[in-house]
Amino acid sequence: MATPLESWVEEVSRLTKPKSIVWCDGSQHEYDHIVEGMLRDGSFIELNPKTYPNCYLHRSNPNDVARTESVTFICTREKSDAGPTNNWMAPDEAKQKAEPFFRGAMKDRTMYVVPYILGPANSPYSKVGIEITDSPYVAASMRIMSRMGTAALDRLGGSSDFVPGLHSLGDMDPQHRLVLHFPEEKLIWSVGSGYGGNALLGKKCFALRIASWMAREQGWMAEHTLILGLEDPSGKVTYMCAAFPSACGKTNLAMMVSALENQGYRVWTIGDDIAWMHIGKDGMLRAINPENGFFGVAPGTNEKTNPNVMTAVHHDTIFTNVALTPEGEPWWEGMNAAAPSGLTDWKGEKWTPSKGPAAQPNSRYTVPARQTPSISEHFEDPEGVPISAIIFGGRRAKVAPLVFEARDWQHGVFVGATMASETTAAATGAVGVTRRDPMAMLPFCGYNMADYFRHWLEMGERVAHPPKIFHVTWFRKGEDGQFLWPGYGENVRVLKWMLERIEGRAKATETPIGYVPAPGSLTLDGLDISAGTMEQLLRVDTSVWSDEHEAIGKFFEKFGKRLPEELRQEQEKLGQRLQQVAVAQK
Ligand code: GTP
Ligand code: SPV
Ligand code: MN
Repeated sequence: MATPLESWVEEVSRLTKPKSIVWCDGSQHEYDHIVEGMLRDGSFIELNPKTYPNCYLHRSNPNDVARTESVTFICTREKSDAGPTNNWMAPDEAKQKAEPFFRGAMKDRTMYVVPYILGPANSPYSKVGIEITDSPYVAASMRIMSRMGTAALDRLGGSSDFVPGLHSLGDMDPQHRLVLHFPEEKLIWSVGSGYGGNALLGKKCFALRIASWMAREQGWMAEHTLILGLEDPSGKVTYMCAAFPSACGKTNLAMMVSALENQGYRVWTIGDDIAWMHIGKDGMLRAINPENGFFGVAPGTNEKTNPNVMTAVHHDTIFTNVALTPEGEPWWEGMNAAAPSGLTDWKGEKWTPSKGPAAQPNSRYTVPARQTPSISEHFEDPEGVPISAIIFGGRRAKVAPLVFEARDWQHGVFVGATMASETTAAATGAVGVTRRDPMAMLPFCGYNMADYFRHWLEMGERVAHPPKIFHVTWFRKGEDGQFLWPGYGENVRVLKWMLERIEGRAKATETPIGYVPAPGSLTLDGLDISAGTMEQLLRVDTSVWSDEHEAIGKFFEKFGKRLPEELRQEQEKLGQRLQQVAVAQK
C-alpha cells in the first residue's frame, strides 16, 4: 500500500510530468549536487571563495522579486471565513484556475520532494511539511530555512499528518502566478513565482497562513514575530516577541548588538520572523521558532546596524538579487558609505548610479540560524522559551510615541489590532503607503481577522501569566524628515525599560493610549540625544490621536458584527480617555 505521501507525489507527477524525481534527504552531498547543477546552468554564481566560502548569488526573474499579495488567496468554502482582509476564491474554482499552469510544467525539470520539519526536531509543537518544487533554488533554500530531509520523513512515518505544498515555477508569466491556500484541507499551491515567501512554502504559506488556522483550531498561536532574549547584568534572560510588518526591523532587533553591553545588557536570538506559541505547563506562553535559518533583508545591513548577521553571512550563505563587486563579493546599499567601482547590479548589468539601486530593495540573504554569533543556547528548546512581553510596532513617521505599554491584555489586543505601518519593498505594490496591519499579520492571517482577534482575546484568558504588551516606533520622523531615534543597537534602551516594567521597577506616565516612560526612566546615558527630541519622541498628541481614534472606528466597520465586542469597547474607552484629557487641557 502506498503511503499518503507516496500517493500525493504520484498524483502531482501525473499532473506536472517531471523529467525526474528526487526525494531530498537533506545531506550535504545532496546540497552540493544541487549547487553544482545551478553553477552549471548559471542560476548560481559562486562568490569569492576566500572571503565568502560556499556562498552563492542567485538572481530571480526581475518580475519576481517580492511577495505578491494581489495573487495570494485564502480558499475557504465560505468567503466569510477568509474575511474582509484576504483575497478569496472558492476551492474548486482556485484549483481549476491553477491546474493548467501546473499541467506538464515540470516536463524539462527535476521535481524535488522536500520533506521538512517546522520547529526543533524533538519538539512536541513541531510540524511536518512536504514541499514539491521544480526549483533547485527553492530546494537549496529550504535546506537552510528548515530541518529538511530524512529527519522529517522519520517523524512522519506512514502518516498523513503533513502539510502538502505544491510549487512550480510554471512559465514565470506574472499573469500565470497564483499563491493559493486551502486551510480546510491544509494544502498549499503556488505557481509562477520563484521568490521567497511565494515559493519557500514552509515560510509564510505554512508557518503563518495555514498554521494560524491550525493554531486557532488547536488553541495556540502562529505569529509574525521575532523571539529574543534580553540578558540583564545578573545573567537572567527575559524573552520577548516583537511583531513588526515585513521589512520593519525584526531581524535587526532580534540580532542586535546592545548599546548597553557595558552595563551588562545583551540580546540573544531565537527567531527573526515567526513564532509558534503554546501555553506551557508553567502557565507562560512558550515560543518556538519554526524556522532554522534567516531570510533577511540585505539593504541597510552593515557592521554597525547588524554586525552579528554580517559575520554570519560570510560563509555558507545564499544571496538573492544583491549587487556583485569585481572581487566576487556581494554588495548592497547601506553596506558601507560608497558603492565600490565596477559593480554589477542585481539584474547582472554593469551598474551606474543613474540606474537606481544596485541591489534590489528587497534583496536578501539566506543563512543558517546557527551561524549567527548571537544565537541563543535555547534556540532549539523543545518546550520553547517563556515569553514575558509582546511588542507591536511598525513604520510610522508620525502619531505613535517611541514606546508605550498597554493597560492590560485586552487593551493590548486592541493596540495590536489597530497598528498601522507604511508598506515596504517586501511586497509588490506602492511603497510608503500607511495601512492598518493588525499584529503585522495582514498579509499572513489564514482566516477571518475578526475571528483572529477573538482568538487573541481567548488566549489571554487561558494563559495564567500573559505577557505584557507594548507598542514601539523606531521610525518616527522630525519636521526635517529625519528619523528622531537612532534605532538599531540603541533600541536596547527601550527593551530595558520594558524589562523593568515587567519586574515592576520602572516608572511610567499614564496617557490616554497607555503608559509611556516617566521622565528619567529610560536609560539614555552615552546617547547624544537632546531633551527636545526625547520630548517629541514620547509625546502623545491628543488631537492627532483623536483622528486616529476615528480612523480606527472606520477600520473596525470592515469586520461588521464579527468584530469582538471587547474591541469596540476598547475603541470607545480610548475616545473617552482622549476626551477627558482634552477637557482638562481647556
Ligand atoms: P522581513 O524579513 O521582511 O519580515 O523584515 P524584518 O522585519 O525582519 O526587517 P529587517 O530587520 O530586515 O529591517 C528592514 C529594514 O529596516 C532594513 O533596511 C533595516 O536597516 C531597517 N531598520 C531595522 N531596524 C531599524 C531601526 O531601528 N531604525 C531604522 N531607522 N531602521 C531600521
Ligand atoms: C516578509 O515579507 O515578511 C518576509 C519575507 O519575511 S518573505 O519570506 O518573502 O515573506
Ligand atoms: Mn517577515
